[in-house]
Formats: sequence, C-alpha cells, structure tokens
Amino acid sequence: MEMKSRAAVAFEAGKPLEIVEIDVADPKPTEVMVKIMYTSVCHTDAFTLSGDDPEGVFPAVLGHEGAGIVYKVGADVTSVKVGDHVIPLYTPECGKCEFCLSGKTNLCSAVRETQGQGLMPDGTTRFSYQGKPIYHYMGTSTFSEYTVVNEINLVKIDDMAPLDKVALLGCGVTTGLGAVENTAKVEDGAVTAVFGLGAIGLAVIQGLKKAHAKRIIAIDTNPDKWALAKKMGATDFVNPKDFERPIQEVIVEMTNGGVDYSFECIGNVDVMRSALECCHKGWGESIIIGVAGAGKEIHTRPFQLVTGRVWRGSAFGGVKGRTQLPGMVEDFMVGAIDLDSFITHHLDFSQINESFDLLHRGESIRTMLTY
Ligand code: NAD
Ligand code: AHE
Ligand code: ZN
Repeated sequence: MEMKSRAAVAFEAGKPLEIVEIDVADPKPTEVMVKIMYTSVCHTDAFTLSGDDPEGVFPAVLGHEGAGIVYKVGADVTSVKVGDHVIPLYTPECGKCEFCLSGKTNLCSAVRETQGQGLMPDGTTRFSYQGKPIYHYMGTSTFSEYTVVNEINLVKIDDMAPLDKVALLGCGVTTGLGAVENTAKVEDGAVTAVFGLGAIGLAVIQGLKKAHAKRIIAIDTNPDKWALAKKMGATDFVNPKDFERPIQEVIVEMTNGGVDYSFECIGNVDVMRSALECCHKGWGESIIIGVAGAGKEIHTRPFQLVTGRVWRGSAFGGVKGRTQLPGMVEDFMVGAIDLDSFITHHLDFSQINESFDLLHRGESIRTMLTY
C-alpha cells in the first residue's frame, strides 16, 4: 500500500527544494521502508543540487546523512525488522560481490549502477508526485520522512543511541575519521595538513588527534572555522588569503620539507594540487576526499609522483558500513567519538533550505533537521 510522505523534493538543479507530500510505494522483497527521524545536509547534497554532479538527476529526493526506524520490510529481508534503529548507507555492503570480497575496498558493486541513476535495482522508483516518478539519490534519499532503501544500504545500530547525533555517522564524521584510519593509516607523530574545515575536515582533524599526529595544520579561507578546528586538535592555522604565493610553498616551509599526510576536504581541484605538492618528497601522501564538479580534472607535474608523493582518494572513509558502523556508534556512546561539536544548528525539517543557506554562507558545520 502506498504511503504519503512529507519530502523536500529537488525538482530542478539550482532551485531551492520544495516541501511537498509525495507517494512512497511499498518496499520490494529485498527492500526496506524507513521512517527517517533526523537528517542533516552534507556539502555533497548541495553539490548535486547545484547541477554540477554528472550523476545528478531531477526531480529527486536528495539526502544521505540521516537516521531512522524501520517501518516496513520486504518479504526476503532478514537482517532488520520493524522497529530497528538504522542508518542508511550510500556505500552499501552486500558482502558477496568482487569488491566486498577483495578485502581491499569498502566500495560495493551490487547496486552501484542503478543507485547512480537514481533508481532501485529493478530500474524503477518507489517515489512519485502527482503520478510522476521522483528519483532516489545515493541509495538513501533521507529528505523524505519515509524512504525506501535496499537492505544492503542499511545498518542496524544500538537502539539506545541518540538518532539525532548518530545521523552524522551516515556520512561526514565517518568519512573524516575513516580517511585517517583506513585510507591514510596515519601513524604516531605524523606531520599533517587538512584543507577545508567543514564537517569532513573537522572529522579528519579529530581522527588525526586520535592517531597522535604531532602537527595538524588546519587550512581554510574562512577564519571563523579556527575555533572548532582547535577544539578538534589542530595545532596550526593557515588562511591562504594571507599569502601571495602558492599555499603549498608556505606549508613546505612551515614543516621543513612538507607534510607526511594531507587531506583535501573541499572539492576544489586547484587545492587538490596544493594538497599534493605540500607533501614531503619521498613519502608524503595526499588523500582526496572533496568531490569536484563535472569536467574538472586534477593536475600536477608527474615529477611530484616520481619523487615519491602519493595521491589517494577516499569514499565514506573506506568504512564498510554494515560491518563497522555499529562499532563507531558504540565508540560515540562511550565518548570516544565527538559528534556533538559538529551540530552547530537545529531546525525543523520544513526549514531545510535555510540549512543549505547556512552551509553555503560558511555559518554552520551541520544543521540537524527534525522531522
Ligand atoms: P563544507 O562546505 O562544510 O566545508 C568546506 C570548507 O572548505 C569550508 O569551511 C570552506 O570555507 C572551505 N574552503 C572552500 N574553498 C576553500 C579554499 N579555496 N581554500 C581553503 N578552504 C576552502 O563541506 P563538507 O560538508 O565538509 O564537505 C567537504 C567536501 O567533501 C565536499 O566536496 C563534499 O562533497 C565532500 N565529501 C566527500 C565524501 C567522500 O566520501 N569522499 C564524503 C562527504 C563529503
Ligand atoms: N556522483 C559524483 C561522485 C560523487 C562522489 O564521489 N561521492 C562519494 C561520496 S560523497 C558523500 O558525501 C562516493 O562515495 N563516491 C564513490 C561512489 O561510488 O560514488 C560523480 O562525479 O559522478
Ligand atoms: Zn556526504
């Protein structure tokens, strides 16, 4: 039976979302309907809404950082039941595909193709408005009070965990912490640089502090971000606007030769170059986390790589969601992960466009939206 659901629909690229009542069809056998309780907006939602995402399709229900409660399950679903507390995963984990079995990546190929087209695996959508289909997004679509996701795009978590906090583990915080631990594998005493101090960069800093990095250089063009970066553990603060010369030169000088690890958490291909080139000759590694728009490419002299610098990328921090997220929720519950500091604003779901504006103006880290 179809459900009515309050949703923020992206009808067109570059336009604000519209809050409307959509129809949500029942989950198919391997799918689950989730009542989303809380969602936040990640810069990737803004990126897709802008029209720069080659995979962006409209009209769509965006949103990929949220938490909720299982409302209905398809006939073949075994790993969750009605009432379970869950976090939707844009990086699913089927546990059976070549990628899941490789032991080398968290990327899962089971539903990636249709997920990127805004469709469920059978090639259709569960959302419609006035009889016309509305696309899904990233396999999650948390900007609808009721959403339908594949069982493999869902992880059950501790019922005691506050959903209005652990929603952040659906993307931003997990991505930053994971990029340090799983992708870079930062060691004790490392000298590091973090470009971009939104939720992703701040979570990277939190991860670097946990990894006992000796120096954490926080770089942002918005000095209002220093205070939280400092709270997370940053040791040095650099505003590229204060310098005439390339920022990589400044950082190489500050560190007597460059950093052991750098992280690009913006999505700017020029900054990606700076992040690589501020790495130490012979061993420095730069991790690209930021998502760049259609047609953008990265550049550097190949000599930078010949002389030992390494360029890597990280999606969802290399975290396998169904295996690892419950443990991260427990880490939060015992105080080993700080989520509270990221939530700078609280708004009602109906004010979701204001939450995009706050992010664009650099005034918020994350706004927790309540349905
Ligand atoms: P955000 O907008 O909150 O933060 C970006 C920060 O970068 C801001 O503080 C801004 O002032 C700063 N900045 C912008 N231009 C700059 C420049 N030229 N030099 C220095 N600082 C600059 O965004 P967010 O939600 O933290 O996301 C950051 C990036 O990470 C986005 O590109 C997002 O799409 C991407 N992302 C990737 C993954 C992944 O799995 N790879 C996951 C989540 C987000
Ligand atoms: N659709 C874009 C790529 C977007 C992208 O890289 N997404 C990240 C997650 S961002 C979360 O905030 C990701 O997981 N990438 C791996 C994947 O399989 O999508 C494009 O360029 O087409
Ligand atoms: Zn995200």
